Amino acid sequence: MTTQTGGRPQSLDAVIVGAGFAGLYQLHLLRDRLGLKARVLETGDGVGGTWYWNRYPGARCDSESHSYRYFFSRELHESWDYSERYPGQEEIRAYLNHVADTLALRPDIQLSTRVTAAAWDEAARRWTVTTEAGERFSCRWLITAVGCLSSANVPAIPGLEDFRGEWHHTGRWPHEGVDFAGKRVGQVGTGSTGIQAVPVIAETAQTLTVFQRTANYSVPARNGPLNEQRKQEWRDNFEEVRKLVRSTPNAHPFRISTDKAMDQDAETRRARYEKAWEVGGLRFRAVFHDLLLSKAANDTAAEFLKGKIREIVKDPETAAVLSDIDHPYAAKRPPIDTNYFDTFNKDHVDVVDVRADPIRRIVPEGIELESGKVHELDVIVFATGFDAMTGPLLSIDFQGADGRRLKDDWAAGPKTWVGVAIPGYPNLFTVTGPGSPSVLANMIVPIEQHVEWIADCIETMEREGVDRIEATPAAAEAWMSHVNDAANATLLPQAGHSWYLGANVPGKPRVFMPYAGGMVRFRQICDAVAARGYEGFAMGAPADPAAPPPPVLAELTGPDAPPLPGAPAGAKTSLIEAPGV
Ligand code: NA7
Repeated sequence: MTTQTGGRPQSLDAVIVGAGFAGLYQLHLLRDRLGLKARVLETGDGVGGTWYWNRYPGARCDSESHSYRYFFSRELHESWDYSERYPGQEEIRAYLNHVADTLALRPDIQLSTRVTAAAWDEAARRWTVTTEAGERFSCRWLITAVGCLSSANVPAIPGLEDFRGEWHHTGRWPHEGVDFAGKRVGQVGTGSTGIQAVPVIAETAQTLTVFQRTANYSVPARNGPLNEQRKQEWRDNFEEVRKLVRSTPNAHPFRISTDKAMDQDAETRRARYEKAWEVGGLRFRAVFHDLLLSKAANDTAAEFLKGKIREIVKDPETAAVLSDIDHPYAAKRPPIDTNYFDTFNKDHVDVVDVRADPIRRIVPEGIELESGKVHELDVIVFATGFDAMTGPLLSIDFQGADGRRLKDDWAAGPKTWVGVAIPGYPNLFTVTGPGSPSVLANMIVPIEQHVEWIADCIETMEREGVDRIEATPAAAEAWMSHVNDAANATLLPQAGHSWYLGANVPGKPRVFMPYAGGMVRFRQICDAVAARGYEGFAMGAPADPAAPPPPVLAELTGPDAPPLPGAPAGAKTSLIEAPGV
């Protein structure tokens, strides 16, 4: 491979940043369908994206394995079986390696290559992409497939550099693993990651102290090995499973009930919650239609789940700390677990309420709280999440038309048109960018939809000889206002400390970033944008700052919006039920 650190940059048709689910499929479409000269640039030394980096103990997907896979190819679908109800990190990474090999993608993936900057050259109508090593690439189309949760958030707690032990962030876990045997371990953070890690770390650590700032709900995942009959059923029903995940608002392979919690009597409600607790997983969220729409409805689920914590955790003081939850159920990303609460019944596992007694600093021996108490530790695990959605994009210095910079344009929050394009940044596409359903859905479905939409758009531009496409400012303004309205129609903004809002990163603007209007509506809008000749975009010339907002948005989201396509007829009930483990 030629390396150009000076002189002329290497010329390509398209550069794709990131070799996770999005980047691999984008490469396949641009190279194998459109015949473009495309290359993926990837920081890691292997493919996998999120699943390359997140190797912490217990790392596992919350989506069920028959839905967490590509749906664009029947052959790929039939060539791979996951072994458990939820795929584990190693297995997903193996799957993505299998995809890279099957589609012969590796020759066009450049590993160990961090993109640091990208600048638009208006005269040439090309992007110049620069890497950390000083390589430069020139391309007509630039696609970010950088993931929503790839910028690790290590909190700026003073004194970390003085800590005598070792520390790790879950999203940058050492490939050789971490040996906890005989060690006093402290874990900061109780989000989805922390809740997965605690039971596994506790298996070998001498002691485990969990520093909890915000207590969290969790529902048992009920993971286990899949039985052969279930695997066969999914192999045989590719089309049905695909239709199913594309028909639900969160792109999961189960429907949300049309019943409202408050229409049931207390006994019926409780029985429904009990059943969902037994079935396990994110399906709990689908028990009633109004759980994220009505606070009264949500309170019934919240009380049920808090009651479960108090039932499971034997020590009343520990149970009180773990169940003192301050936000509606599922207003933050709802974790699912394997033995999380039960782990606190072990004598060597404890929780410390750092809302009541915050972390003051890290000292050489461990973590010191405001009260002066020091927890002595050998290892600190930061399960402290990510600078979500905007973080990975802003880690690249994007310089758009007229020298504008993305970090300035997004100083008050991100602005995209349908999550995929940014005014002022022509020919740049963001797979699952801010304003797309992304993290509110089973990620694979929005990723495939974006990647296909982007490929179709580039194909159209190439066919029609259009060398420049740019979202209009009015389209992005209108979209972000709609994203905000969609969130405000739910209880989601009521979790004031959630990363959906950017609230977990000090100084980050508080803007609800993912689109809460549902994947089905989103697809309908994106399809209409394309069908109407890429409404909300300027083609062939810079976007007019005075262009009016695209009518498509008001038509598809206003009071006279057409109904959403219904669920596919005839989906087999057995495919929708919880899988056989
Ligand atoms: P999350 O969901 O952002 O959770 C991070 C946790 O770390 C959460 O409990 C935070 O408390 C806590 N945290 C963050 N900073 C601090 C400091 N400074 N002190 C104490 N506690 C802190 O990240 P995850 O990795 O668990 O999950 C991210 C997504 O990955 C997940 O939703 C899935 O989609 C996959 P807070 O709640 O902010 O008070």
